[in-house]
This record gives sequence, structure tokens and C-alpha cells, in this order.
Amino acid sequence: MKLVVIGSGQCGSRIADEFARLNRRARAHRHIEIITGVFAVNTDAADLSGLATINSDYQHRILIGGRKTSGHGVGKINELGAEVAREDGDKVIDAIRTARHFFETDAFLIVASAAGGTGSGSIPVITNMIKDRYMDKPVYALVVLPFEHEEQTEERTVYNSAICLKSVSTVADAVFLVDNQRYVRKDFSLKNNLAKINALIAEPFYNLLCAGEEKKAKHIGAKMLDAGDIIQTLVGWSALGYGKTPLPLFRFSFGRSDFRKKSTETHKGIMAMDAAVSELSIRCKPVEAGRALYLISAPSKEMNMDLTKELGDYLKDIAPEAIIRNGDYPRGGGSLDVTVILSELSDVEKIKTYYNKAAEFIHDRKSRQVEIDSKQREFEEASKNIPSLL
Ligand SMILES: Nc1nc2c(ncn2[C@@H]2O[C@H](COP(=O)(O)OP(=O)(O)OP(=O)(O)O)[C@@H](O)[C@H]2O)c(=O)[nH]1
Ligand SMILES: [Mg+2]
Repeated sequence: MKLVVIGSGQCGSRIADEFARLNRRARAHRHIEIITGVFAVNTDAADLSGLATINSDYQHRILIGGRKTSGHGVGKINELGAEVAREDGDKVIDAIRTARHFFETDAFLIVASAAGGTGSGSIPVITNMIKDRYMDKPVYALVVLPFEHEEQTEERTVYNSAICLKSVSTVADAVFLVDNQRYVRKDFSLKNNLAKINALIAEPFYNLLCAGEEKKAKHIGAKMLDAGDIIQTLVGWSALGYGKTPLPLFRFSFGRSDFRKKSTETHKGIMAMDAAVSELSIRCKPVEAGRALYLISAPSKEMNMDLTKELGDYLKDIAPEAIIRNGDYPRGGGSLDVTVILSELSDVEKIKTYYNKAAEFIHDRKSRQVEIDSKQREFEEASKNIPSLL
């Protein structure tokens, strides 16, 4: 599957940069292309300069809102982010057309954080513009949710997230939810290491996108997972998971394929699937998923029909309502990898909490404003009979 990836705001641009690296890796190691164009959009010129891999010309690193923000960002006001995107969104549409193999694109992926200003405000607007312009291609959003400490210390964080999520979900074909906090729990040393988190966010896409682009027979599995399977799976709120089980470098099999070998293979597969499901990009209940997908990637000698079936049964057990699609991808060496997507989630607790808290915030802000207005009127009243020097 080939994507056009557009990152907006600081977080979105950095993750888009990660996708540009992913494509370089696919090209260098697998001689295939998985991305037809990567673009970064921001109101902050310095952030755009800080990217490493995305082409550095103005049509790939796109500065928007120059007049309104003087290149310094929108300071977490996502309404301003949206406004600027409405005014300058054409720059993005024009740039997409310059992608060299644009006609091969299967779908768009637009990436941003929910809590900031530029990315949060512009992602629904850019998604909408692309949907209007390219009606036949699906447009997916990947939205990064804030760390818990940000939610606790800054009310605007939750408010921005709620507005962004509601708006983008009405226009995107599917929304990948990626909770920053989930990546901190996995390994505390990552706490301040956003670059590492970004790499973890992009990693599950590597095999997922490569699998359908392979041309050599030896890398095409019994059931190839292609763009069609992914497009059919992705609807509405979605979560991503990725798990790995290391494989021994050397194995002396003497050509035997007895039941012990088979059961070890299945066990390794279940371990990787288990890791993928327990480390989903957002906390959610698999029973709420209407669609799901899993991809097993490993050297072909590590995979067999039983493994695919066992993993299918495992997923069916935890997501009984879901239509499940799957694929096997004979690639890689040192590990057996499982990628999981849960989609069409009918409920996500965290989003409901954002909506409820944001509604409270809006209510409190209105009452506070009434109070401020009345105090100001009192103040003016008190100064009414005082002469002025001006
Ligand atoms: N995973 C990840 N999260 C990030 C990164 N940079 C910022 N964030 C998160 O994104 C949110 C802040 O949004 P930014 O993307 O910095 O904001 P912006 O879109 O540039 O908007 P303004 O700076 O307000 O104009 C916070 O929740 C951060 O924790 C990053 O590189 N990776
Ligand atoms: Mg910024």
C-alpha cells in the first residue's frame, strides 16, 4: 500500500519525518516504495527547519499562516490553527500534486497532535480539503493524544483534544488514536524522548505497507495483505498494535517438522500477538471493534497454516464482533512480528472523557466570563465621576 503522508504542527511533522525514514528503509532494504510523498505543514518556521528527512524545499515543508503568526506558531489556539489552514490550505493541495508517483497513491494519512494549536486545528480542515479534492481515495487521520501530565496542568489541552477529535472524526474515513501516555508506560526511559516515541508510532506501518508492495514470489505469503484489505478494515476510531518475538539466529532442524517445532512456532506467534494487543496505541476494548486485521511477518520457515489459524482464533476470541482480515508476510530475519489493527471501535473511554471534560470547561468558561464582565462594569461605574487627563 502506498501513502501520501502529511504531518501538521510540530508533532505531526516529526512523525511525518519518521514516515519519510520508513520509506528510505523500504527502498534500501526491500527495494520497494511505500510512500509517494511526505509533507510537513506548520505555522512555525523553526520547527520546519528542524526536520531531518523530509525534502527541505518549500513545497514539502509548507509554512502556513505567515502573515498571521509571523512564523512563530499559534500558541495552542487551535481555532487559529483551523483559520490559517482554511486560508492557506491550497498550498498543501498544490504541493501534493508535485508528488512524483502521485497516481500510485492508495490513501492519504494526515498526522497531528490533538492538544496543540496548529496541528489540532488544521488536521480537520486539511482532511476535509483533501477529501473534497480526491474523492476516490480514503483519507486517514493519525491523532496523537497528550500525556497525562499535560491534561492535568493545562485545561486547554483537553478542550483542544475534544474539538480536534470531534471535527476530524466527521471528515476522515478512519482515525488512528495514538496515546502518548501509553508509550511512556512501556518504558520509562522514553519519558522525554519524543523521537523514540515517534519511531514506535510509525513502526507498525512498515510491514503493513510493505506487504502488498512486494514483487518477488519469495516475499509473497500464502495470503498477501494488500491495500484492499487495509482499506476494507479501516473505518472510524482505530487502534494500532505491534508485537515482536525474537527468533534464534541459527536453528538446526535436520529437516524435521515434528509437532514440537510446530507448537513452538505457534507459541512465538501467540506471544507476539499478545504483545501487540496489550500495547495497542490507545486503551480500548477489542470487543467493541467491528473490524480487525492482523499481519504476521517472519522468515517463511517460521510460518505455517496452523500459526495463521491460531492467531485468527486468538483475535476472534477477544474481538468476537469483528470481521477479521489477515495476511502473512515472509520477510525479516531476527523476529516474528505481528501487526494488529482494531477498527470501527464503537466506544473509546478516553474520547468520551475528553468530550465530557471539554463540555464542563466550556460551561465554566462561560460563567467565568459573565463574572468578569460584571466586575468590569462595576469598575467602570466606580470611575464614572473621576476626571481624566486625556
Ligand atoms: N509523540 C509526540 N508527541 C509530541 C511531539 N511534539 C509534541 N507532542 C505532543 O503534542 C502536543 C503539542 O502539540 P504540538 O504538535 O507541539 O503543537 P503544534 O501543532 O505545533 O501547535 P502550536 O505550537 O500551538 O502552534 C503535546 O501533547 C505534546 O506532548 C512529538 O514529536 N511526538
Ligand atoms: Mg508548534
